[in-house]
Amino acid sequence: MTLRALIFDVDGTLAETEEAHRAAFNAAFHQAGLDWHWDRATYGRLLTTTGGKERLARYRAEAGLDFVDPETLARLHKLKTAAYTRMLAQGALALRPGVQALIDQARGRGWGLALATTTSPANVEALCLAVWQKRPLQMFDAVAAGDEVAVKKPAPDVYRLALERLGLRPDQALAFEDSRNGVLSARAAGLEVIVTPSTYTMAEDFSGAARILPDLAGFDPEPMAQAG
Ligand code: XBP
Ligand code: MG
Repeated sequence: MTLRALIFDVDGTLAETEEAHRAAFNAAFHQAGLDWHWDRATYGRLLTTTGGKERLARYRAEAGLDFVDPETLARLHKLKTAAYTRMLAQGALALRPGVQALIDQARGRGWGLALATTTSPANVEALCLAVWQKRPLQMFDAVAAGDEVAVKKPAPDVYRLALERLGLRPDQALAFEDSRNGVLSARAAGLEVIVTPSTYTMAEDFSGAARILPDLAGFDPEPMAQAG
């Protein structure tokens, strides 16, 4: 591996954001006058479906709510994204341990930095503004997010798009993920993956990951950069 860039997943990897996403979904349901409520157990189950719109569609099918039309789901997701971005703008969002040090190390070594995420671009913007007071492309060299790809994780599309925007081959980058879907996506795109499981993904199967760590505190990718 000739390491030239680090590619980070967002939700669960940069920060523990899924409880905020869950609260935003429930706020959207309330705003729309629906009696839907996603508790932790329900959300944890639905989280194996990546993408908020796709997650809503799965819930509709599983809850027998087929009378809810796609336009309503799209409107609910817009309400949810507005609620989520408002939450991030108000609250203090903390990066997970070791993430900032790794970003600083990459910059110091002249490596590229990118994001490859299923979440909506507006949410990436809100997170970067909340954490760094900067826009995504002021912090990262490339961002691949949400509906920019036709098929979301575990498909490789979003990592392939991030690599394309970095102008790098898969063996020149290292991916950081928190979920099985993320590992499958990065591996299918040919990348080595470091996993730091998050609250909702602790029990998932991370087969294929190069390392599984509690967090990124003290993690140094340099030895992987030197490996054959
Ligand atoms: C996590 C996801 C997203 C978020 C919700 O993305 O799967 O769907 O849960 O965000 P990742 P949206 O771990 O790849 O960052 O509602 O905008 O999809
Ligand atoms: Mg994630």
